[in-house]
Amino acid sequence: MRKKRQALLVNPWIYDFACYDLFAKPIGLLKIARLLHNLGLEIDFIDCLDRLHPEMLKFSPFQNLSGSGKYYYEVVEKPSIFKEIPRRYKRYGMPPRVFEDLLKKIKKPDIILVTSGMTYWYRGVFEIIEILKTRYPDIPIILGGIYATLYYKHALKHSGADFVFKGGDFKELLYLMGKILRRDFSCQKIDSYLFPFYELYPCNGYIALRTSSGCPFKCSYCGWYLLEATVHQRDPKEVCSEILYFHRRLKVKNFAFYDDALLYNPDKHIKIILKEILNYNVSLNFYTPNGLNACFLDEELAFLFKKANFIQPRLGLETASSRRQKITGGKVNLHTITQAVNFLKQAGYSSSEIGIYLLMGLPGQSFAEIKDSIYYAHSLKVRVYLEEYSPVPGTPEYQNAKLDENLNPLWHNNSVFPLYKGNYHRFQKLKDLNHKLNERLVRRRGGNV
Ligand code: B12
Ligand code: SF4
Repeated sequence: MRKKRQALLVNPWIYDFACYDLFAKPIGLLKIARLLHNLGLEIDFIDCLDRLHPEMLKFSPFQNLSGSGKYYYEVVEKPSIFKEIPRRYKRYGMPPRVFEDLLKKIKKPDIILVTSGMTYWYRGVFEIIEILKTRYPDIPIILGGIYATLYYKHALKHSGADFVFKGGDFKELLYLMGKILRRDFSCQKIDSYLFPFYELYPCNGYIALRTSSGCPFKCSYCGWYLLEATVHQRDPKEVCSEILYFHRRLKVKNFAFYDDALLYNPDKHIKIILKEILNYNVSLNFYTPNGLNACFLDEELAFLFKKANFIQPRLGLETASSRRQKITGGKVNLHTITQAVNFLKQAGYSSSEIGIYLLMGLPGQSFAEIKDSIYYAHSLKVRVYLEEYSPVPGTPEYQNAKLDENLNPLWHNNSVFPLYKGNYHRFQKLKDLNHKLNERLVRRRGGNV
């Protein structure tokens, strides 16, 4: 019998100033794991960001087992370009020694696949590749994921991977793998949608899922269309089966939707998914860490959210300036956001349960505009999440920012980008203001205003 081919799949650790596991799972890599498993390969999988891995629980034993939570971290020396920044730089996730110990326990792979997240997390990716190359010098490594796609040339030049894979075309990936492993995968049928292979985790606190790819909008600061050019919504029944499958198989109650466009085409998509789920006698929690699009939220949908147990729904406003709303893509306006908040309140959500995302630090955005946006969002009596702008290469806003062509992607980090222009303290003041207004909201009758 032919020996089964062994594939090792790795999600690297992260270097950042701040990082929190807000339902972050490497869905792309987990889909690839399922694909390769279906094709008969043996899979080894190491997620260096798995907070619930038995080896990680030894470091931080008091983990919140149910959902999002804090990563274990170690403070490291800052890269020299960040010397002036008054914050600690950390490596989040598995310490390298634990990763190397795990490698000792697995069979030698025939092929290695490494994923990558944000462009400014590339340092962790490079370190993982270096460790793997030292241990398995003759084994080909393919690097893919968001950084590899958005910053392809950088990854090609600096990552140390043997192959850098741009995008998410699995047929192309199988063609490449076929060449490397000297096997013909070309006749293989790829399932229209592969459930991410969450069974590979020793313990699952939550499941992150996508019900669609692409986005019907094209906001000037967002790189979504560079990653997924066409909009496709999955069959609602299939999404429902995925949720029920993981609930029954892995006993998971918490589900996080990754889609920004989750509410697009609501009558034919999200409403059907939720009505279908409500037909089953299951008690689940749903989370939307990405901002939802207010223009698709109507009264019926708000009630369905409440009934299906959507926890703390968050809406994307980004700015209260009507002018900037228009020039950045027109996905939302003040009327739609106010209406959406009202629908959620009528459905039974309290003020502090509803969240609005704002963006600060967009090129050309004045401090006065951000301040007005903070006051406007708080006037709706909701919790406001003030996010720092992170420049995404290839987007119109990246061009507007007039960044040096060879800017080190470490500067894309939303925690430091405002500093790039030397405005750290002014941004900090706005964050403090927002924090104070959020505290005030919670103090008022426990948020039930
Ligand atoms: C879910 C999500 C989040 C979640 C979870 C993030 C996380 N850490 O995982 C939350 C809400 C927390 C979040 C927050 C932020 N996010 Co976000 N987020 C996303 C989103 C919507 C989906 C990512 C994802 O999992 N996709 C699903 C899978 C299917 O795609 P994938 O992993 O890329 O995999 C595909 C391919 O790449 C390939 N592939 C993947 N791995 C591998 C490996 C190999 C070997 C191969 C061959 C192929 C391959 O296969 C897949 C096939 O489709 C993306 C947009 C997008 N469309 O991807 C933005 C995105 C990644 N986020 C972005 C940004 C800017 C942010 C924030 C900074 C926003 C802010 N200003 O606060 C914060 C940062 C928070 C943090 N520090 O993590 C940017 C990244 C920009 C950058 N410079 O890299 C993106 C691209 C969106 C955008 N605005 O343009 N985000
Ligand atoms: S609606 Fe959201 S996902 Fe779509 S382009 Fe705008 S910011 Fe990106």
